[in-house]
Amino acid sequence: MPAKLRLVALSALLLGGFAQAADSLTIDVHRDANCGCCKDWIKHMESNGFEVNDHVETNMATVKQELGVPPRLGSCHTAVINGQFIEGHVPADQVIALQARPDLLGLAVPGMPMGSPGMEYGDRQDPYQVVGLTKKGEIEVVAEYPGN
Ligand SMILES: [Cu+2]
Repeated sequence: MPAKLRLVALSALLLGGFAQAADSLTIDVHRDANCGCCKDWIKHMESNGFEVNDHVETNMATVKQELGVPPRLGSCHTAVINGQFIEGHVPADQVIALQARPDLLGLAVPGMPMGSPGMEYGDRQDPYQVVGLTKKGEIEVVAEYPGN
């Protein structure tokens, strides 16, 4: 390869790498217009350094289906980051940790447990799990809250 071409290829590679790093904290959130706890979860993500692209949807069931969220893992909003889904009130640090797990299709906090981010009602705290969906369709517990 001529030196000049090689340089172009190298800078394309570097730029690609930088773009990816900058993208990693940008998250797309799909939610229903009337969902209040979804907006509170968006605030939680933003206060943890995420840039949120907010998408108001008319049919969340279709969105979840298209994004590959199994109905048994369903919650309110569905987010996507780097091709992986985030279903429901998943804590921001788990979304960051997911970036080291490309083997998972996504993460979910099924239902809407009290005390999860965006679901704060006074001191109420339901125990809940953050689960990952493997490419084989298996569910793996990745974290439990409240932590010890
Ligand atoms: Cu919710």
